[in-house]
Amino acid sequence: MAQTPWWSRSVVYQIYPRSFADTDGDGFGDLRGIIDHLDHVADLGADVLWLSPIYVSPQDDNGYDIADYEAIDPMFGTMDDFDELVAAVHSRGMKLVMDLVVNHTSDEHAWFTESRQPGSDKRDWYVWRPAREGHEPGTPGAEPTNWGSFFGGSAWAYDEASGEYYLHLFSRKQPDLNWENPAVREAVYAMMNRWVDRGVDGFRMDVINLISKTYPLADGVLTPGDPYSFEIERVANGPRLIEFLEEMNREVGITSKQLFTVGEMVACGLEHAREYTSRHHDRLGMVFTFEHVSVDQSGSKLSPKKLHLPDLKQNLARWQEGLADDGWNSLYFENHDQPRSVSRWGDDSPEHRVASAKALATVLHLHQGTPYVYQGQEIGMTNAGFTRIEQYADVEARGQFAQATAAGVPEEAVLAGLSAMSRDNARTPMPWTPEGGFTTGTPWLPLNANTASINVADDVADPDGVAAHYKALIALRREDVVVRDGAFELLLPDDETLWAFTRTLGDQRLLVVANMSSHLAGVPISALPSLEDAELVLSSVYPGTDLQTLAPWEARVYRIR
Ligand code: TEU
Repeated sequence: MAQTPWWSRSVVYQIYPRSFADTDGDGFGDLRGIIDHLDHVADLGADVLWLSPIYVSPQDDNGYDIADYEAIDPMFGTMDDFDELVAAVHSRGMKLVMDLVVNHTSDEHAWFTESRQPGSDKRDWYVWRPAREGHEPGTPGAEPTNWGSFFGGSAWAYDEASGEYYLHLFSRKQPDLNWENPAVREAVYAMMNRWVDRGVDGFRMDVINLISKTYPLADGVLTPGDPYSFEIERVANGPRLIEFLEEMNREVGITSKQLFTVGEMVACGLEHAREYTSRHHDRLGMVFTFEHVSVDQSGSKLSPKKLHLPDLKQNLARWQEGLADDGWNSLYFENHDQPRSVSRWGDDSPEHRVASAKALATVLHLHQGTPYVYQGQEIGMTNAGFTRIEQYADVEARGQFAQATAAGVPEEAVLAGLSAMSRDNARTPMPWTPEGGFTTGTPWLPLNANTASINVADDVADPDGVAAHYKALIALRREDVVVRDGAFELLLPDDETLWAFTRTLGDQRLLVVANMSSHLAGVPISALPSLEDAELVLSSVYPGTDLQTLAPWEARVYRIR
């Protein structure tokens, strides 16, 4: 693989289409809405657009349950709209990346409806198993293994028609494909090739390290207190994953066509990432790890804990060092599955929201790797502030709420966990104007209550707004090769307030120092490289007068000698 492929110089903007912009008044975002707002993305300086799924789907998991990989769901528009979008993206010199969800399909996919017919030649396209020995099929405890689903409940669903169970690591409407079957792999690669032929420049690959599972499928050791603990090492990073990734790369021409790939990987450690993104093999370009977005959780996302800054910055540093000589980092704090970082790790109070959003952006974008901006992150959107389970639309939130409360966890504790960590926090519609501007109809999920004060129009018009800072950070990445290629070194690793690091390329050095708190912070100048002759390249708030103190959420980037 080329040493510096094009996507190592890119900045990706992720769109969650159903919440981006609605042009037909049905309350759901659509492709026309994306086309109409492409300049907003281009003006930021992002050059890759990643779309969450827009294929035909019953929307049980908001499109991550695909019923036809080769047709656009009418709620988003038509294939003509898609072709127009591709042309509009390319005419701006941008690339289009689609979401590839092939660990599972929808249970309404033709493949599955055929597979569930006993004796069909598609039976082996999914993971079917008889009831546990000695148990009556369909009775409690008869599930083939004791595994839990990510979305609560058992990972097995009983199918009356055939008297067997099928595996679904996510919702029961998302049956896992059987990747051991070469016919499944061939069908997936052929589909990918048709999208590439249509102008798609690459893929974000949903939970791609689950496609190789460890056989035989067997019971695991349950996590105490979690009736359906998810036995992750039995289904993630399995023995044939590298083989499948290399086969996909070959069959789709990922390296030969320099296609963009990022593999979303639960339970993906640094060593896995080095293997999967090695520049000496033709596998994936980069991966999304969940390590850093788990440092403020006590085991489960429903048990959030206060961020201990050294945990976050040391984790990112470990990945910077670990992928410095091989592989490549993706850099993200937000996506459609994560809460809003300004509420989670910043301070979303009116006094500090903008500054903390800019500080978080500064530290992330000055790391080495490919940065991802999730829709709304560029204007400092906050969590939704939901307080009742009825407000949540997410299949994961509802499933985990049902499982936790059934297991005796107090409702208010579960709701507190959801309020902090639920995926719906990231899925409230884009507020284009103080009045909303997302739809003329009823939005599928309410806009944030703070839309009048936090919206694209007002933020983009503000030269000191969050979007202006993202634009400056992205421009800096384009102009300064140290941002892309400089070696990373974390400074003050145990400091619980300051996030400081250098990037070094030859005799060029950048120093980043940020106050990640809502109070004034003293700077231990003696512990930092000399700032003599330092040039202040970028600051997230009005540059402080002296170097000994940083204002709340003040982040500075210096060029140093
Ligand atoms: O997510 C995989 C995944 O594990 C996360 O959703 C996880 O459950 C948690 O929410 C992270 O905190 C991918 C997609 O991004 C997600 O939207 C889908 O629901 C899921 O796969 C199934 O396709």
